[in-house]
Amino acid sequence: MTKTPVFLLIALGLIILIAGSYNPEGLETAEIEITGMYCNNCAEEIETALSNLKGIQNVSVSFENSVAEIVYDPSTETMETISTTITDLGFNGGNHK
Ligand SMILES: [Cu+2]
Repeated sequence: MTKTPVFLLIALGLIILIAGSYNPEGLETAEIEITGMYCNNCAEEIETALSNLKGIQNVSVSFENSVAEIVYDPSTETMETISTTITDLGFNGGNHK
């Protein structure tokens, strides 16, 4: 009887470990070309704005490559919202703020 709870704890621990490293399905990766960035601060500005969106899991904006790499949940966030967020900041060919 005393061994049963220990076994259950180990099994539960394993389940939590597996669940923790589980990458939920439905996440999508997108690369968005961004024009209008003049320095690394521009990239950081976009990165901060995008990471504040609910459905964004990961975002990395490269000033050098003029590209944003985004991992997002398409059921929570649409590409339209993502690109609007970028254009609202004045990028995608817009003016540098
Ligand atoms: Cu800048």
